[in-house]
Amino acid sequence: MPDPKTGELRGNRNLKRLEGITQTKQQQEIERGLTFGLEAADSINDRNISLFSRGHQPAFAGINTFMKAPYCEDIRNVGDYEAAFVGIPFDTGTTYRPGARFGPQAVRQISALYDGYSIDGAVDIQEELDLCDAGDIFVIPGNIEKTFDQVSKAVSHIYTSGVFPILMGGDHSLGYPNVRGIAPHIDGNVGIIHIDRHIDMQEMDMDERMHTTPWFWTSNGHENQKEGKDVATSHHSHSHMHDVGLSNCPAKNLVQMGIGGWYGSRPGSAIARERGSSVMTMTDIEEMGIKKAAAMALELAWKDAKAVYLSFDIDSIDPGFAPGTGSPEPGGLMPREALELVRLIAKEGLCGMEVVEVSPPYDVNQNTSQLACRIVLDVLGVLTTEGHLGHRNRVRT
Ligand SMILES: [Mn+2]
Repeated sequence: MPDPKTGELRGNRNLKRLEGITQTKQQQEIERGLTFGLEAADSINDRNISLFSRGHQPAFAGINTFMKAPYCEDIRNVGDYEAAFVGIPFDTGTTYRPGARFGPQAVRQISALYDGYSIDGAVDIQEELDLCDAGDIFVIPGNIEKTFDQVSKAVSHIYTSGVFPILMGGDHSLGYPNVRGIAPHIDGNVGIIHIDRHIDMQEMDMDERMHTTPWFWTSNGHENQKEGKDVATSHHSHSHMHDVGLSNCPAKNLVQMGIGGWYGSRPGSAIARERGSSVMTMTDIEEMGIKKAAAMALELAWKDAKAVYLSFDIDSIDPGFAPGTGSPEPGGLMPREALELVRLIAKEGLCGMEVVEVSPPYDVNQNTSQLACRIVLDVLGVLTTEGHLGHRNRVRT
């Protein structure tokens, strides 16, 4: 909105704010490019261009990490960074279309388009945030439980190194092991804001913990059991299953947004009803509007909680915009609504985030993977401008 006093547009105000940010990393990248990539041919007038592409440009060239951020190959050193993109290329938990195992690579590929500088967000992620690409977790295709153990251990390593985890799936079964990697390290309750067309809260699906089950397990804590609601009974017969869920992610702090459509919700609905998660349908959101819906979600998720985790299923966006997904359901969020929603949620801070269900084999023109990338960028931008992440004060002149 234009400033009520001066009439100056937000864009122009933001340009001024951005002017005060150093361009150190830009310069470092150019120097590194010239050292590693050698000097360009004589006819090239711009001597910042190297012979071999070693930085952001050209966006279509080079070896892609997320945002062409440094690849943290030695994961023992991940603590040198403030945020890490972590690929989890696992789709054994899908029950309809597979393909989400290719999600992390597709998001990395389209992310090369972005340089991290946003006028609308008044933020320069390249300068203000030390981001790395931690590569992918070694998943075990075909074995959900062993993959869960790998994922929780890996996410735990990232989180306990003091690094903000950006977890890129993979299918939504990962919601559980992702949170299991973070919540045990938080001294207090963890709220979960779950944006999805599907409720994903049943105990088992086809006898396994599939992508329809993550929130059953996060909220299957002692609280429910103490109240005599030990609904997790069937797992006792699974010799390979050794845990009963988390104790500090109560359903009262679980907010499920964008729920709707015509399949997959029957078994999960019973659990949501019993445990009392907050279920905001797409119609609820439409009637309230994004701002009010976000405010309500934040209030519920943060109530007596120490931290909030964001789980974003790309199928919450209408498949007209995000067709590349495992279980499409028409009538979801518009891209602009989804981006506004996550920006509002990020304002209060997050302990971690995941984007799941990007299935590139069903994508068109990289639309879906680009939206997944934007969800991450918009969240990172707000976390940075709000001071929850990054080092904004260090780079202001
Ligand atoms: Mn879904």
